[in-house]
Amino acid sequence: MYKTLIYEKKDNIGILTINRPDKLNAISNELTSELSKLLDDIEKDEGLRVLIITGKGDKAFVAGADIKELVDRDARQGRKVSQERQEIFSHIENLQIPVIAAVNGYALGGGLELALACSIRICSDKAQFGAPEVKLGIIPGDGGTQRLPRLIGLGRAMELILTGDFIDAQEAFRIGLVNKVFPLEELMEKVMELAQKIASRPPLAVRYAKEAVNRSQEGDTASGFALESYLHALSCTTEDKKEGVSAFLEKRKGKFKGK
Ligand code: CO8
Repeated sequence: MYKTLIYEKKDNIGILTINRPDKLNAISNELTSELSKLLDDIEKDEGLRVLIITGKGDKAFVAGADIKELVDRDARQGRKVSQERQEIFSHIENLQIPVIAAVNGYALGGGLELALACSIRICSDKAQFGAPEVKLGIIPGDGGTQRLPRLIGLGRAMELILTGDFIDAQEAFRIGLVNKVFPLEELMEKVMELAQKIASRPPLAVRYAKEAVNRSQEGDTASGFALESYLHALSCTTEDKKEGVSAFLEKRKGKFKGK
């Protein structure tokens, strides 16, 4: 039994729902450790053909890392948490079965990074995407600086990560961040159809194809992740991070000093 996740199976398709709707499904430490355990079980389930990941409610897929947990995060913790989450998201990316992100609403920060770790992204017309970390005085730490440019190109990724601006579903479709957009009410049905189609293909061919296609994206990912983690850790030490996080929690605009 999980507190922050719901996991169900429909025939040979797994549906993992991130379940903290009152916090817009933000990724807490508890959620991370539950996700890690669940992924280990999913990995062992030989009958499974496709995994779908979505968010509970109609507002958010995942609105990022839990900002409350950022308040006291220093460099040492920042590095540790970043490495743990990179590992979990890489586990998702490298699961033998394809993973489809059904992005029902906000996919921000760590939520965008979660969607990026999936094999395919399909979203609702209500979805919004963004990497707002910079507005909190930190940088992405769950693989986003490496995966986003690979998917949508360096310039577009740079703009999203440097501005922290959100984009809507149509823009996400236009730049190739998502494959398809559906009305929210139809999203799960359409994602299920895609999952069933893939599940009907020869499982080993699907598995090998996924591995080979993933391999095409590997440059020197390990050092990219290491760099991201160190820089994320460093961003946790700044005064601007303290101010950015407090400003969000106190519902005011942050004042940044570049320190
Ligand atoms: N963390 C914690 N709580 C959150 C988060 C979050 N990321 N997002 C929303 N919430 C909470 C709100 O605080 C609020 O709680 P409460 O009702 O107790 O006040 C509740 O969810 C509802 O949210 P809002 O009232 O803010 O809803 P709105 O519709 O007004 O706004 C937004 C929706 C625009 C999505 C807004 O909630 C928002 O901007 N959220 C934060 C988005 C964000 O900055 N995400 C990035 C977080 S940082 C991150 O992901 C870093 C990842 C890498 C670092 C980790 C490496 C280890």
